[in-house]
Amino acid sequence: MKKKYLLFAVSAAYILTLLTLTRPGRGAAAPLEGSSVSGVVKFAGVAPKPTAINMSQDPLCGSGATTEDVVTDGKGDLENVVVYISDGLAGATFPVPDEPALMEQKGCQYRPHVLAMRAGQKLKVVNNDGTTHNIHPIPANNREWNVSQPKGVVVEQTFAREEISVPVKCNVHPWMKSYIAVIKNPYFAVTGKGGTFDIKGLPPGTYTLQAWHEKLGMRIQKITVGAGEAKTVEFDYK
Ligand SMILES: [Cu+2]
Repeated sequence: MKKKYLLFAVSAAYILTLLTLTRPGRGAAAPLEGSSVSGVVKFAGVAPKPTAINMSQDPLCGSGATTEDVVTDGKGDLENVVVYISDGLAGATFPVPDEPALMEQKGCQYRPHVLAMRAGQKLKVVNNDGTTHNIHPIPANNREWNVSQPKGVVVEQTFAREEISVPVKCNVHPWMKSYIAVIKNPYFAVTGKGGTFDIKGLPPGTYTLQAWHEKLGMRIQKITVGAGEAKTVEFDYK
C-alpha cells in the first residue's frame, strides 16, 4: 500500500515538472512576457502643412525636402510622438542594451526625425551625405557636445540622464533639426506611419503614460494594466 502511494507521488511530481518545463514563454524569453500598452496618437483639426526647405546653400544636400515639425496623414494620425512610461516602475533599474541607437543624416535631414533611446545607451550617428555635418545636441539635463562630421565619419556618444527630449541641430545646415528622447526604462515607443505605438513586456501595474510632441507638447494618462493584459489607449492633440 505504501509503495503504491509513493509511485503515485513520484508520477505526479514528474508530470508537474514536465508541465512547468513545457509552458511557453519560460526561460530566456521571460523579459518579453507580460502586459502591453498600445494605441494611436491623433491630431484633431487641420494640421499645418509641411513647407519646402530651401537647401540651396549646399548643392550636396539635394532638394525637395519638407519640414517635419507636425507630420500627419489625411486621417489625423500623428507621427513622431514619443510615448513612454514616466512613473510607476518604483525605481526599478533595467539593463542597457549593447546595441547602439542609430541616427542617420540623409539628404541633409536627420533620420529618424525623433529618436528614443535609453539613458547610458550608445548613440551612433552616421553621415550618409557627401557633405560635412556638425551634430550638436543642446540638452538641459545632460552634457552638451558638438562634433564636426565629415562624409563617412561615425560619431559615438551617450546621454547619461533621462531627458525628454534633447533638441539636436547642425551648425552647418540651419534647417537640420531632430529630437532625442533619453529614457531610463525600456518602455517607450515613437509613433510612425498611422500614428501607432506598441509598448511590450510591461509588468502588470499602475503607470503614468506620457506622450511628447516637439510642437504640441505633453499629454498624460494614468493606466492600470493587469497581468498579460493588452491595453489600448488613445492620445489626442489639437
Ligand atoms: Cu548638416
